[in-house]
Amino acid sequence: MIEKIVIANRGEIALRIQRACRELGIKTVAVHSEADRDLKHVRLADESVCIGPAASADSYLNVPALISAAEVTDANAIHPGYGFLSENADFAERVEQSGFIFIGPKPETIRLMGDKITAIEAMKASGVPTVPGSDGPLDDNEKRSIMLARDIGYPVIIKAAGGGGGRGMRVVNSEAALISAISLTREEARTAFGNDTLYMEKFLGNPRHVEFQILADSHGNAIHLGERDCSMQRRHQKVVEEAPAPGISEEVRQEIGNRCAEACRKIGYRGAGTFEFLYEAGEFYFIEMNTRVQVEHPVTEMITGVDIVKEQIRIAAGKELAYRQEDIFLRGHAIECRINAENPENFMPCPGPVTQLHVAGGPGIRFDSHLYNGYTVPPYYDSMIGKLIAWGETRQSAIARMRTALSEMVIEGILTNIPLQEDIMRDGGFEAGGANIHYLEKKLGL
Ligand code: MV4
Repeated sequence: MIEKIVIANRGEIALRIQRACRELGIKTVAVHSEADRDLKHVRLADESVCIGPAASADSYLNVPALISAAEVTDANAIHPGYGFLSENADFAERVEQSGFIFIGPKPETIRLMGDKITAIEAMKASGVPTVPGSDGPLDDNEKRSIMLARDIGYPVIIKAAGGGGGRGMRVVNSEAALISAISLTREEARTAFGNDTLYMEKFLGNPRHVEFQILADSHGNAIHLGERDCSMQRRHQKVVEEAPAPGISEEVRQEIGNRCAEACRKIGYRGAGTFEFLYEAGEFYFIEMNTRVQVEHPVTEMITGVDIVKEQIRIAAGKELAYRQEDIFLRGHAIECRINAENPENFMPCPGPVTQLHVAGGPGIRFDSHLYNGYTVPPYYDSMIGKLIAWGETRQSAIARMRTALSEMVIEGILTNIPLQEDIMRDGGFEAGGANIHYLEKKLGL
Protein backbone atom coordinates (compact mmCIF):
# COMPACT_ATOMS: atom_id res chain seq x y z
CA MET A 1 0.00 0.00 0.00
CA ILE A 2 1.06 3.56 -0.65
CA GLU A 3 0.08 5.96 2.13
CA LYS A 4 2.25 9.01 1.53
CA ILE A 5 3.96 10.21 -1.64
CA VAL A 6 6.83 12.66 -2.07
CA ILE A 7 6.16 14.75 -5.17
CA ALA A 8 9.69 15.22 -6.55
CA ASN A 9 8.78 17.95 -9.02
CA ARG A 10 7.33 21.44 -9.33
CA GLY A 11 4.79 23.47 -11.28
CA GLU A 12 1.80 22.08 -13.08
CA ILE A 13 2.83 18.42 -12.93
CA ALA A 14 3.39 18.60 -9.18
CA LEU A 15 -0.13 19.97 -8.86
CA ARG A 16 -1.44 17.24 -11.20
CA ILE A 17 0.18 14.57 -8.98
CA GLN A 18 -1.14 16.27 -5.82
CA ARG A 19 -4.68 16.11 -7.25
CA ALA A 20 -4.35 12.41 -8.14
CA CYS A 21 -3.08 11.61 -4.63
CA ARG A 22 -5.92 13.54 -3.00
CA GLU A 23 -8.44 11.62 -5.09
CA LEU A 24 -6.84 8.31 -4.07
CA GLY A 25 -6.77 9.27 -0.38
CA ILE A 26 -2.96 9.30 -0.32
CA LYS A 27 -1.08 11.89 1.74
CA THR A 28 1.46 14.11 0.00
CA VAL A 29 4.79 15.75 0.69
CA ALA A 30 5.68 18.70 -1.52
CA VAL A 31 9.42 19.20 -1.84
CA HIS A 32 10.42 22.58 -3.20
CA SER A 33 13.36 24.88 -3.75
CA GLU A 34 13.82 28.19 -1.92
CA ALA A 35 12.37 29.93 -5.00
CA ASP A 36 9.26 27.74 -4.99
CA ARG A 37 7.82 28.26 -1.49
CA ASP A 38 4.66 29.81 -2.98
CA LEU A 39 3.85 27.08 -5.49
CA LYS A 40 0.19 26.12 -5.51
CA HIS A 41 0.76 22.43 -4.78
CA VAL A 42 2.95 23.32 -1.77
CA ARG A 43 -0.11 24.97 -0.23
CA LEU A 44 -2.34 22.00 -1.03
CA ALA A 45 0.06 19.27 0.07
CA ASP A 46 -0.24 17.71 3.52
CA GLU A 47 3.39 18.55 4.28
CA SER A 48 6.22 20.39 2.59
CA VAL A 49 9.99 20.30 2.80
CA CYS A 50 12.44 22.83 1.38
CA ILE A 51 15.17 20.80 -0.33
CA GLY A 52 17.63 23.49 -1.36
CA PRO A 53 18.39 26.69 -3.27
CA ALA A 54 16.68 27.79 -6.48
CA ALA A 55 19.12 26.12 -8.88
CA SER A 56 17.69 22.73 -9.94
CA ALA A 57 21.07 21.06 -9.43
CA ASP A 58 20.86 21.96 -5.73
CA SER A 59 17.18 21.13 -5.21
CA TYR A 60 15.07 19.13 -7.69
CA LEU A 61 18.14 17.16 -8.80
CA ASN A 62 19.54 16.79 -5.27
CA VAL A 63 19.14 13.06 -4.64
CA PRO A 64 20.23 12.95 -0.97
CA ALA A 65 17.89 15.86 -0.15
CA LEU A 66 14.97 14.07 -1.82
CA ILE A 67 15.65 10.78 -0.02
CA SER A 68 15.98 12.65 3.31
CA ALA A 69 12.67 14.39 2.69
CA ALA A 70 11.02 11.00 2.24
CA GLU A 71 12.71 9.70 5.41
CA VAL A 72 11.86 12.61 7.70
CA THR A 73 8.22 12.71 6.58
CA ASP A 74 7.83 8.91 6.77
CA ALA A 75 6.61 8.77 3.16
CA ASN A 76 6.71 5.45 1.35
CA ALA A 77 6.82 6.42 -2.34
CA ILE A 78 8.32 9.05 -4.65
CA HIS A 79 6.67 10.34 -7.82
CA PRO A 80 9.26 11.97 -10.11
CA GLY A 81 6.86 13.63 -12.61
CA TYR A 82 8.62 14.54 -15.90
CA GLY A 83 12.03 16.08 -16.49
CA PHE A 84 14.43 16.39 -13.52
CA LEU A 85 15.15 12.85 -12.16
CA SER A 86 12.20 11.13 -13.82
CA GLU A 87 14.32 9.05 -16.23
CA ASN A 88 17.41 8.71 -14.09
CA ALA A 89 17.97 4.99 -13.45
CA ASP A 90 20.49 5.68 -10.67
CA PHE A 91 17.92 7.79 -8.84
CA ALA A 92 15.23 5.11 -9.17
CA GLU A 93 17.75 2.61 -7.81
CA ARG A 94 18.68 4.84 -4.85
CA VAL A 95 14.98 5.34 -4.07
CA GLU A 96 14.38 1.58 -3.99
CA GLN A 97 17.57 0.84 -2.05
CA SER A 98 16.42 3.36 0.55
CA GLY A 99 13.24 1.37 0.99
CA PHE A 100 10.82 3.59 -0.96
CA ILE A 101 8.62 2.85 -3.96
CA PHE A 102 9.71 4.61 -7.15
CA ILE A 103 6.58 5.48 -9.13
CA GLY A 104 7.84 4.37 -12.51
CA PRO A 105 9.53 1.43 -14.21
CA LYS A 106 12.24 -0.73 -12.66
CA PRO A 107 15.69 0.93 -12.67
CA GLU A 108 17.00 -1.61 -15.18
CA THR A 109 14.14 -0.79 -17.57
CA ILE A 110 14.91 2.94 -17.32
CA ARG A 111 18.56 2.12 -18.05
CA LEU A 112 17.62 -0.10 -21.02
CA MET A 113 15.53 2.71 -22.55
CA GLY A 114 18.04 5.44 -21.64
CA ASP A 115 20.50 3.79 -24.01
CA LYS A 116 18.81 4.38 -27.36
CA ILE A 117 20.62 1.43 -28.97
CA THR A 118 19.48 -1.13 -26.39
CA ALA A 119 15.99 0.41 -26.48
CA ILE A 120 15.75 -0.07 -30.24
CA GLU A 121 17.17 -3.62 -29.98
CA ALA A 122 14.60 -4.55 -27.33
CA MET A 123 11.70 -3.12 -29.32
CA LYS A 124 12.81 -4.63 -32.60
CA ALA A 125 13.12 -8.05 -30.93
CA SER A 126 9.55 -7.59 -29.64
CA GLY A 127 8.05 -6.86 -33.06
CA VAL A 128 7.92 -3.04 -32.96
CA PRO A 129 8.82 -1.52 -36.37
CA THR A 130 12.11 0.42 -36.28
CA VAL A 131 14.09 2.69 -38.64
CA PRO A 132 16.45 0.85 -41.04
CA GLY A 133 19.87 1.34 -39.48
CA SER A 134 23.05 -0.01 -37.97
CA ASP A 135 21.38 -2.56 -35.68
CA GLY A 136 23.77 -1.70 -32.88
CA PRO A 137 26.71 0.61 -32.27
CA LEU A 138 29.02 1.95 -34.99
CA ASP A 139 32.54 0.63 -34.53
CA ASP A 140 35.57 2.77 -35.41
CA ASN A 141 36.18 0.96 -38.67
CA GLU A 142 35.64 3.67 -41.31
CA LYS A 143 35.21 1.22 -44.20
CA ARG A 144 32.44 -0.62 -42.39
CA SER A 145 30.62 2.67 -41.67
CA ILE A 146 30.90 3.65 -45.33
CA MET A 147 29.52 0.28 -46.46
CA LEU A 148 26.73 0.49 -43.89
CA ALA A 149 25.66 3.98 -45.04
CA ARG A 150 25.71 2.85 -48.69
CA ASP A 151 23.55 -0.07 -47.70
CA ILE A 152 21.05 2.10 -45.80
CA GLY A 153 21.13 4.79 -48.51
CA TYR A 154 21.73 8.52 -48.05
CA PRO A 155 20.72 10.67 -46.31
CA VAL A 156 21.56 8.93 -43.03
CA ILE A 157 21.54 10.28 -39.48
CA ILE A 158 24.23 9.65 -36.85
CA LYS A 159 22.84 9.55 -33.32
CA ALA A 160 24.39 9.21 -29.88
CA ALA A 161 23.22 6.22 -27.82
CA GLY A 162 23.14 8.50 -24.78
CA GLY A 163 21.25 11.27 -26.57
CA GLY A 164 17.55 11.55 -27.25
CA GLY A 165 15.06 14.36 -27.51
CA GLY A 166 17.07 15.93 -30.31
CA ARG A 167 20.46 16.07 -28.59
CA GLY A 168 23.53 14.47 -30.14
CA MET A 169 22.57 13.85 -33.74
CA ARG A 170 23.81 14.83 -37.20
CA VAL A 171 22.36 14.35 -40.68
CA VAL A 172 24.76 13.16 -43.41
CA ASN A 173 23.82 13.72 -47.04
CA SER A 174 26.77 12.12 -48.83
CA GLU A 175 29.64 9.70 -48.43
CA ALA A 176 32.09 12.61 -48.62
CA ALA A 177 30.74 14.00 -45.35
CA LEU A 178 30.32 10.71 -43.47
CA ILE A 179 33.60 10.16 -41.65
CA SER A 180 33.99 13.71 -40.35
CA ALA A 181 30.32 13.71 -39.27
CA ILE A 182 30.93 10.54 -37.25
CA SER A 183 34.02 12.02 -35.54
CA LEU A 184 32.25 15.30 -34.76
CA THR A 185 29.18 13.59 -33.33
CA ARG A 186 31.37 11.19 -31.33
CA GLU A 187 33.28 14.09 -29.78
CA GLU A 188 30.06 15.96 -28.94
CA ALA A 189 28.54 12.82 -27.43
CA ARG A 190 31.65 12.18 -25.31
CA THR A 191 31.46 15.75 -23.94
CA ALA A 192 27.68 15.94 -23.52
CA PHE A 193 26.79 12.44 -22.27
CA GLY A 194 30.12 10.92 -21.22
CA ASN A 195 29.29 8.14 -23.70
CA ASP A 196 30.60 8.26 -27.27
CA THR A 197 28.61 5.26 -28.53
CA LEU A 198 26.91 6.11 -31.83
CA TYR A 199 24.44 4.47 -34.17
CA MET A 200 23.21 5.15 -37.69
CA GLU A 201 19.70 5.32 -39.14
CA LYS A 202 18.11 6.15 -42.46
CA PHE A 203 17.20 9.85 -42.21
CA LEU A 204 13.51 10.47 -42.75
CA GLY A 205 13.03 13.87 -44.35
CA ASN A 206 9.43 14.78 -43.60
CA PRO A 207 8.05 12.60 -40.83
CA ARG A 208 5.37 13.28 -38.27
CA HIS A 209 6.02 12.61 -34.58
CA VAL A 210 3.38 10.14 -33.44
CA GLU A 211 3.67 8.47 -30.03
CA PHE A 212 1.72 5.65 -28.36
CA GLN A 213 0.75 5.78 -24.68
CA ILE A 214 0.96 2.50 -22.82
CA LEU A 215 0.21 1.33 -19.29
CA ALA A 216 1.65 -1.88 -17.82
CA ASP A 217 1.28 -3.38 -14.37
CA SER A 218 3.60 -5.62 -12.38
CA HIS A 219 1.39 -8.66 -13.10
CA GLY A 220 2.19 -8.96 -16.80
CA ASN A 221 -0.77 -6.91 -18.09
CA ALA A 222 -0.19 -4.16 -20.65
CA ILE A 223 -2.55 -2.00 -22.71
CA HIS A 224 -2.24 0.92 -25.09
CA LEU A 225 -4.30 4.11 -24.96
CA GLY A 226 -3.89 5.04 -28.60
CA GLU A 227 -1.59 7.68 -29.97
CA ARG A 228 -0.83 11.41 -29.94
CA ASP A 229 0.50 13.60 -32.72
CA CYS A 230 3.21 15.95 -31.43
CA SER A 231 4.56 17.21 -34.75
CA MET A 232 3.86 20.88 -34.00
CA GLN A 233 7.24 21.69 -32.45
CA ARG A 234 10.00 24.29 -32.47
CA ARG A 235 13.61 23.40 -31.66
CA HIS A 236 12.56 20.05 -30.17
CA GLN A 237 10.06 21.77 -27.86
CA LYS A 238 6.51 20.59 -28.47
CA VAL A 239 4.04 23.44 -28.85
CA VAL A 240 0.73 21.70 -29.67
CA GLU A 241 -0.22 18.05 -29.19
CA GLU A 242 -3.37 16.21 -30.14
CA ALA A 243 -5.06 12.83 -29.84
CA PRO A 244 -5.84 10.85 -31.87
CA ALA A 245 -3.29 11.53 -34.62
CA PRO A 246 -5.09 12.72 -37.78
CA GLY A 247 -5.43 10.11 -40.50
CA ILE A 248 -4.51 6.99 -38.51
CA SER A 249 -7.09 4.24 -39.08
CA GLU A 250 -8.46 2.18 -36.20
CA GLU A 251 -6.87 -0.90 -37.77
CA VAL A 252 -3.37 0.63 -37.89
CA ARG A 253 -3.82 2.07 -34.37
CA GLN A 254 -4.59 -1.40 -32.97
CA GLU A 255 -1.78 -3.00 -34.96
CA ILE A 256 0.92 -0.61 -33.70
CA GLY A 257 -0.61 -0.17 -30.24
CA ASN A 258 -0.82 -3.93 -29.66
CA ARG A 259 2.80 -4.35 -30.73
CA CYS A 260 3.81 -1.73 -28.14
CA ALA A 261 1.76 -3.43 -25.43
CA GLU A 262 3.24 -6.82 -26.38
CA ALA A 263 6.76 -5.35 -26.19
CA CYS A 264 5.94 -4.08 -22.68
CA ARG A 265 4.90 -7.59 -21.61
CA LYS A 266 8.08 -9.07 -23.12
CA ILE A 267 10.46 -6.71 -21.31
CA GLY A 268 8.51 -6.69 -18.04
CA TYR A 269 7.68 -3.01 -18.31
CA ARG A 270 5.88 -1.41 -15.38
CA GLY A 271 4.05 1.92 -15.22
CA ALA A 272 3.13 4.49 -17.85
CA GLY A 273 5.31 4.76 -20.93
CA THR A 274 5.44 6.30 -24.38
CA PHE A 275 6.68 4.77 -27.62
CA GLU A 276 7.91 7.56 -29.90
CA PHE A 277 7.59 6.92 -33.61
CA LEU A 278 8.37 8.79 -36.76
CA TYR A 279 5.44 8.38 -39.15
CA GLU A 280 6.13 8.89 -42.84
CA ALA A 281 4.36 7.67 -45.99
CA GLY A 282 1.98 5.53 -43.96
CA GLU A 283 4.73 3.68 -42.03
CA PHE A 284 5.67 3.78 -38.33
CA TYR A 285 9.32 3.77 -37.25
CA PHE A 286 10.14 3.46 -33.53
CA ILE A 287 12.87 5.88 -32.38
CA GLU A 288 12.81 6.15 -28.57
CA MET A 289 10.82 5.19 -25.51
CA ASN A 290 10.01 7.56 -22.63
CA THR A 291 9.65 5.90 -19.24
CA ARG A 292 7.83 8.77 -17.50
CA VAL A 293 4.47 10.50 -17.55
CA GLN A 294 4.59 13.06 -20.35
CA VAL A 295 3.59 16.71 -20.47
CA GLU A 296 0.98 15.91 -23.12
CA HIS A 297 -0.71 13.03 -21.24
CA PRO A 298 -3.98 15.03 -20.82
CA VAL A 299 -5.01 14.71 -24.48
CA THR A 300 -4.99 10.93 -24.07
CA GLU A 301 -6.92 11.23 -20.79
CA MET A 302 -9.56 13.37 -22.51
CA ILE A 303 -10.29 10.85 -25.28
CA THR A 304 -10.02 7.66 -23.16
CA GLY A 305 -11.35 8.77 -19.76
CA VAL A 306 -8.34 7.07 -18.12
CA ASP A 307 -6.55 9.02 -15.37
CA ILE A 308 -2.94 8.21 -16.29
CA VAL A 309 -1.38 9.62 -13.09
CA LYS A 310 -3.79 7.68 -10.89
CA GLU A 311 -2.97 4.53 -12.87
CA GLN A 312 0.76 5.15 -12.36
CA ILE A 313 0.20 5.25 -8.61
CA ARG A 314 -2.08 2.21 -8.55
CA ILE A 315 0.49 0.24 -10.59
CA ALA A 316 3.32 1.28 -8.24
CA ALA A 317 1.18 0.07 -5.33
CA GLY A 318 1.19 -3.38 -6.96
CA LYS A 319 -2.42 -3.30 -8.15
CA GLU A 320 -3.57 -4.77 -11.44
CA LEU A 321 -4.48 -2.43 -14.29
CA ALA A 322 -8.05 -1.19 -13.84
CA TYR A 323 -8.65 -1.64 -17.60
CA ARG A 324 -8.29 -4.33 -20.21
CA GLN A 325 -7.67 -3.41 -23.85
CA GLU A 326 -11.34 -4.14 -24.65
CA ASP A 327 -12.35 -1.46 -22.12
CA ILE A 328 -10.47 1.28 -23.99
CA PHE A 329 -12.45 3.31 -26.53
CA LEU A 330 -11.33 6.57 -28.05
CA ARG A 331 -14.02 9.21 -28.04
CA GLY A 332 -13.73 12.53 -29.88
CA HIS A 333 -10.60 14.59 -30.25
CA ALA A 334 -8.40 16.55 -27.84
CA ILE A 335 -5.85 19.30 -28.47
CA GLU A 336 -3.33 20.72 -26.01
CA CYS A 337 -1.71 24.14 -26.35
CA ARG A 338 1.32 24.59 -24.13
CA ILE A 339 1.22 28.00 -22.48
CA ASN A 340 4.71 29.42 -21.90
CA ALA A 341 5.85 32.56 -20.11
CA GLU A 342 7.78 33.88 -23.08
CA ASN A 343 7.93 36.73 -25.54
CA PRO A 344 5.77 35.63 -28.49
CA GLU A 345 8.02 37.57 -30.91
CA ASN A 346 11.42 36.13 -29.99
CA PHE A 347 10.59 33.20 -27.67
CA MET A 348 12.72 34.64 -24.84
CA PRO A 349 11.54 33.50 -21.37
CA CYS A 350 9.44 36.11 -19.58
CA PRO A 351 9.29 35.41 -15.83
CA GLY A 352 7.62 37.81 -13.41
CA PRO A 353 4.47 38.48 -11.39
CA VAL A 354 1.02 37.48 -12.67
CA THR A 355 -1.08 40.56 -11.91
CA GLN A 356 -4.35 39.39 -13.47
CA LEU A 357 -5.52 35.87 -14.22
CA HIS A 358 -8.76 34.78 -15.80
CA VAL A 359 -8.95 31.21 -16.98
CA ALA A 360 -11.01 29.93 -19.90
CA GLY A 361 -13.86 27.53 -19.25
CA GLY A 362 -16.92 25.95 -20.78
CA PRO A 363 -17.67 22.51 -22.23
CA GLY A 364 -14.62 20.38 -22.98
CA ILE A 365 -12.06 22.87 -21.64
CA ARG A 366 -9.34 21.93 -19.13
CA PHE A 367 -6.47 24.13 -17.89
CA ASP A 368 -3.69 22.24 -16.11
CA SER A 369 -1.71 24.99 -14.43
CA HIS A 370 -0.26 26.04 -11.11
CA LEU A 371 -0.84 29.73 -11.87
CA TYR A 372 -2.89 31.92 -9.55
CA ASN A 373 -3.47 35.63 -9.26
CA GLY A 374 -0.40 37.18 -7.63
CA TYR A 375 1.93 34.24 -8.34
CA THR A 376 5.40 35.17 -9.56
CA VAL A 377 6.90 32.99 -12.31
CA PRO A 378 10.52 32.38 -11.24
CA PRO A 379 13.34 32.67 -13.79
CA TYR A 380 15.12 29.44 -12.82
CA TYR A 381 13.00 26.77 -14.48
CA ASP A 382 11.17 25.78 -17.66
CA SER A 383 8.95 28.56 -19.00
CA MET A 384 5.85 26.35 -19.38
CA ILE A 385 3.20 27.74 -17.00
CA GLY A 386 0.21 25.72 -18.06
CA LYS A 387 -1.51 23.56 -20.62
CA LEU A 388 -4.82 24.48 -22.18
CA ILE A 389 -6.69 21.41 -23.37
CA ALA A 390 -9.83 21.36 -25.52
CA TRP A 391 -11.96 18.32 -26.21
CA GLY A 392 -14.64 18.01 -28.91
CA GLU A 393 -16.59 15.24 -30.64
CA THR A 394 -14.62 16.07 -33.78
CA ARG A 395 -11.19 17.61 -34.45
CA GLN A 396 -12.90 20.65 -35.93
CA SER A 397 -15.01 21.22 -32.81
CA ALA A 398 -11.95 20.77 -30.57
CA ILE A 399 -10.17 23.46 -32.62
CA ALA A 400 -13.21 25.77 -32.37
CA ARG A 401 -13.34 25.31 -28.60
CA MET A 402 -9.58 25.92 -28.33
CA ARG A 403 -9.89 29.19 -30.28
CA THR A 404 -12.62 30.39 -27.94
CA ALA A 405 -10.69 29.26 -24.87
CA LEU A 406 -7.50 31.02 -25.98
CA SER A 407 -9.47 34.23 -26.58
CA GLU A 408 -10.89 34.01 -23.04
CA MET A 409 -7.52 33.62 -21.34
CA VAL A 410 -6.26 36.69 -19.49
CA ILE A 411 -2.72 36.47 -18.10
CA GLU A 412 -1.33 39.90 -17.27
CA GLY A 413 2.03 40.99 -15.87
CA ILE A 414 4.03 38.56 -18.02
CA LEU A 415 4.18 37.84 -21.73
CA THR A 416 2.91 34.48 -22.96
CA ASN A 417 2.81 32.54 -26.21
CA ILE A 418 -1.01 32.73 -26.33
CA PRO A 419 -0.84 34.94 -29.46
CA LEU A 420 1.30 32.27 -31.17
CA GLN A 421 -1.18 29.57 -30.18
CA GLU A 422 -4.07 31.65 -31.53
CA ASP A 423 -2.15 31.99 -34.79
CA ILE A 424 -1.58 28.21 -34.97
CA MET A 425 -5.27 27.48 -34.27
CA ARG A 426 -6.14 29.69 -37.26
CA ASP A 427 -3.44 28.24 -39.52
CA GLY A 428 -4.68 26.42 -42.62
CA GLY A 429 -1.92 23.80 -42.48
CA PHE A 430 -2.75 22.98 -38.87
CA GLU A 431 -6.46 22.95 -39.59
CA ALA A 432 -5.95 20.46 -42.41
CA GLY A 433 -4.29 18.03 -39.94
CA GLY A 434 -1.24 15.85 -40.37
CA ALA A 435 1.44 18.56 -40.67
CA ASN A 436 5.00 17.23 -40.25
CA ILE A 437 7.73 18.07 -37.71
CA HIS A 438 9.13 20.90 -39.85
CA TYR A 439 5.83 22.69 -40.42
CA LEU A 440 5.91 25.12 -37.48
CA GLU A 441 9.57 26.11 -37.90
CA LYS A 442 8.93 26.80 -41.60
CA LYS A 443 5.85 28.84 -40.76
CA LEU A 444 7.86 30.86 -38.24
CA GLY A 445 10.61 31.39 -40.80
CA LEU A 446 13.30 29.52 -38.87
C1 MV4 B 1 15.10 11.30 -36.67
C2 MV4 B 1 14.65 12.18 -37.68
C3 MV4 B 1 14.66 11.71 -38.97
N1 MV4 B 1 15.13 10.48 -39.26
N2 MV4 B 1 15.54 10.07 -36.99
C4 MV4 B 1 14.76 14.39 -33.06
C5 MV4 B 1 14.42 14.15 -31.64
C6 MV4 B 1 14.75 12.74 -31.39
N3 MV4 B 1 13.75 12.20 -30.53
C7 MV4 B 1 14.78 12.09 -32.71
N4 MV4 B 1 14.70 13.14 -33.69
C8 MV4 B 1 14.66 12.88 -35.01
N5 MV4 B 1 15.09 11.64 -35.38
C9 MV4 B 1 15.56 9.67 -38.26
N6 MV4 B 1 16.01 8.46 -38.55
C10 MV4 B 1 14.18 13.44 -37.30
C11 MV4 B 1 14.18 13.81 -35.96
C12 MV4 B 1 13.67 15.10 -35.66
C13 MV4 B 1 12.49 15.25 -34.91
C14 MV4 B 1 11.79 14.16 -34.42
C15 MV4 B 1 10.64 14.33 -33.68
C16 MV4 B 1 10.16 15.61 -33.42
C17 MV4 B 1 10.84 16.70 -33.88
C18 MV4 B 1 12.01 16.54 -34.63
C19 MV4 B 1 12.68 17.66 -35.11
C20 MV4 B 1 13.82 17.50 -35.83
C21 MV4 B 1 14.32 16.21 -36.10
